[in-house]
Amino acid sequence: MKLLLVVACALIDADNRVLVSQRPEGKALAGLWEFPGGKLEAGERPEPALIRELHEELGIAVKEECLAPLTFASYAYPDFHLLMPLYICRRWEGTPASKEAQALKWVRPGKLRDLAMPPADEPLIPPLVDLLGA
Ligand code: 9L3
Ligand code: MG
Repeated sequence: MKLLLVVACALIDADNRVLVSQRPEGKALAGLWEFPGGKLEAGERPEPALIRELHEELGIAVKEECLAPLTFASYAYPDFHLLMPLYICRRWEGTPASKEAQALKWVRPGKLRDLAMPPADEPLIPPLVDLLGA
């Protein structure tokens, strides 16, 4: 089965809230709330891929030293297996803004389980609650 490597990030603000992004209409899993991120390009390392995705999707600049790996998700879709490390980031330049017509919101970690998220993202919630509190 095809293996798809995707990187995702929990951006954490000064109140310990986390940014989630709603997948736009027309994309797979439209309407679900996810941690921002995306696929690695050929030959790309995970951290530069995540920095590129965060810039493309949110218009922010993140330094590699500000990304810390927290955990990773593994989920088997019918046609591919998704492997997705989750990084955390507390420092960036700029203000996250919607660059791809996606809705954004900041939520308390304990409220993440109330959102409809892709199945790969759901197991990432408990480690975030452990780290940040509810
Ligand atoms: N995906 C799941 N959760 C996430 C992200 C960023 C991505 N937090 C899944 C959705 C797609 C695949 O990874 O099946 C590729 O993502 P995209 O390139 O369509 O954003
Ligand atoms: Mg994406």
